[in-house]
Amino acid sequence: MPSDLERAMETMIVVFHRYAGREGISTTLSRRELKQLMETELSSFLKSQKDAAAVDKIMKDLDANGDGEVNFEEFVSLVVGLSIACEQIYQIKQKQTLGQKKP
Ligand SMILES: [Ca+2]
Repeated sequence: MPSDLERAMETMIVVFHRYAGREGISTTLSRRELKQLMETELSSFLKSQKDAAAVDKIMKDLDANGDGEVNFEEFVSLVVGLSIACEQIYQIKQKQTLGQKKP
């Protein structure tokens, strides 16, 4: 039985390849594949990606090696960045909850 964290890692790999295999190079996400992935898998996190300029900006930020595609390593940096932002919100919420519990 894989642990929660192992399952999370496997899910990242599976989701990446579900979109990366749609067109062109099967080991990377094209701009369109990245857009499809974000619209489907990150719809509640990234509402602003609906506008094309936002997708271009995210694509440019992620494309560390400048080949116009997003590989798994570059994709992981998006997931990590979003996870860090979410964890910060989680911490704020926790502090608020603890604050409310004080007499
Ligand atoms: Ca790249």
